[in-house]
Amino acid sequence: MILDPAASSERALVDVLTQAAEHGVRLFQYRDKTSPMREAYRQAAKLRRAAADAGALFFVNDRCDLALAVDADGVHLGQDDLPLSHARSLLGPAKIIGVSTHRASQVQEATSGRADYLGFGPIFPTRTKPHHEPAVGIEGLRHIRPLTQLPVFAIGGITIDSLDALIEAGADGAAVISAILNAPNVPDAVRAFMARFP
Ligand code: TZP
Ligand code: MG
Repeated sequence: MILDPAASSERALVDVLTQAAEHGVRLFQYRDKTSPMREAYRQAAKLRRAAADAGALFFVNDRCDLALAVDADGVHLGQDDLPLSHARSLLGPAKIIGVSTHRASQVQEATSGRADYLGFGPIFPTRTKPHHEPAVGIEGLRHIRPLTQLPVFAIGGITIDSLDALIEAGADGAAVISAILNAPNVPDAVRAFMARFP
């Protein structure tokens, strides 16, 4: 689950994290494209503690400095962030590094650069990320699946209704913002998602 203050209606991210972890989410990413660094640091530190208390992994999106500052479990890099090799030098061998990919060449590059996992998408168009890359569809996922042995997390417009098809096309997991953050009931939404990942 990706925690993004810009996508959250009224809910405090730390409360959503705690609820979602209680119902089975094992991996959280803090994604904050707008807050000043001091505020992002305070929020990330709070979420980091809550994730550790819940026994879940905690990653920071984009920023290696923030990931190090809060001793996150890892960082998630987009194609415009620090190159993977530089992030690895900064974070060391023990941290988990994921890379966002949108096409076959990026999947191959991140795999040969020894990322720990990949995001792939956007599978569907989504309003959560303005100006996103073109949607790749479920067929896009099927096409890149044989190119990597790394875990692949499908992202972008994912709802409970698309999950079976994504798993059938080879997704190891799903990265979700709005379908959980803005669900009428967070525990119900998380339980529905997690039921597909026994
Ligand atoms: N990267 C590709 S799509 C996306 C990101 C961060 C947004 C995913 O949000 P949602 O609400 O699950 O579509
Ligand atoms: Mg990024």
